[in-house]
Amino acid sequence: MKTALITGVTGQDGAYLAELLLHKGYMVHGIKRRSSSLNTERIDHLYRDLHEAQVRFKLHYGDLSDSTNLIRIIQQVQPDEIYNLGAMSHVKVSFDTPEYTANTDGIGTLRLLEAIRILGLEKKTKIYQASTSELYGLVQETPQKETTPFYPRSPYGVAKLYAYWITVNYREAYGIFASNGILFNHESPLRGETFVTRKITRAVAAIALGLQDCLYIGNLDACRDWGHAKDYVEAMWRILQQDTPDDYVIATGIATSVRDFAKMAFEEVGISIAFEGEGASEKAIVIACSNEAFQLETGRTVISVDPNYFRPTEVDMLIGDATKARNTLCWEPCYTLREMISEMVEEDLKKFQPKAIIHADLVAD
Ligand code: NDP
Ligand code: GDR
Repeated sequence: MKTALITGVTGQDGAYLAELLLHKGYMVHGIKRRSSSLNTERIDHLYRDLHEAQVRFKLHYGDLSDSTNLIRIIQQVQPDEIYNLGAMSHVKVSFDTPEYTANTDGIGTLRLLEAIRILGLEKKTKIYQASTSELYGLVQETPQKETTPFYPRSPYGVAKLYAYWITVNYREAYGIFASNGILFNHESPLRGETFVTRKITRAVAAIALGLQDCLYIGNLDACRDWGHAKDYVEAMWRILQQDTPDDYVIATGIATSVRDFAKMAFEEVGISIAFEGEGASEKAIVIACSNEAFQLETGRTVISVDPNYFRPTEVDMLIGDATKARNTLCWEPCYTLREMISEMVEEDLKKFQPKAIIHADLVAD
């Protein structure tokens, strides 16, 4: 039985990866941070539903800023594979917490690599580094592939640039099986609520159910290559199953604007919207509602731009070329964007439905 250690196990990707590795028969260890309220919602089902998994899934308190803690856990666990998914992963927030972001996302990766060296695990332990399309930032070539030059545009992107190169350096200097997955944006019903896709699908559900009036949002022109997190954790695993370590772009090859994503999400509940105005005064109004369950009058504003969500330096457009992953890893995304949006809206409707019933009762009173 192989043993894996996942940092960031309580996050979107950590949850899907833990599930995938348990299905593959791994013993899975995860590092979670101590928090004042429970933060294991995404992985709780792995304890409750899979009896067998109880003995194959263990959590350890830890933090990427604490090297003694990381060394101790790795010494105990003796992992065959480490997946370094832990990070302060919000690009906009990284402008507010640049030093913390550098420490966790940049030096945190170094701490793991050093732990492998200190413990003499160079020949045993493979490590996957969660690199990102944010490395391309101000893009130098379209679509972006493994050889495209990097130009990060945020403290997050710069911290991840350090992590990318220290991973390459430890591979070359010490012969560690250390690989980067340069993953483009990937989403799911488990996506954090403050990333734009989930913010939109939650708002669509809440607006349709009469729980929210309007969605306030930032740059509608930004374009991203959005895939599904389930497809992307499969790529992570495949990257570590190769004979030699290497770096791979993982992407769908299709870019969509935030504006079009929002249109598609509203279409899922039978609401057609149209955008009017420009820049900070742009808004979206309802032009038709074909679902009788949702009473939205035409002409009503459902999206407004709020410049507070603009970033000091923006990444305008990302689109990936995953030819190398297709050829070497035999990896292809299974989900279409439409399927993913549909799943996300459906799950958010389910989450809000009980609240909508209570809300309706209160209105009736
Ligand atoms: P999430 O934000 O959902 O999860 C991040 C995880 O990291 C959480 O478990 C979080 O814990 C943990 N974490 C944060 N800070 C620390 C710390 N100091 N020490 C230990 N753990 C910490 O991110 P995703 O699952 O979406 O992404 C996974 C990784 O992939 C991240 O490194 C991200 O930067 C990278 N990435 C993500 C992409 C995407 O589109 N999703 C694309 C490319 C790269 P807690 O739950 O307590 O907050
Ligand atoms: P990103 O994802 O920055 O690409 O980083 P995010 O969903 O935050 O933003 C995507 C684009 O949408 C624009 N945008 C908004 N973004 C947020 N969060 N909130 C808004 O209201 C809003 N309005 C418009 C943004 O300006 C941006 O252009 C994600 C993270 O998962 C990173 O960890 C990961 O490395 C990259 O994807 C690939």
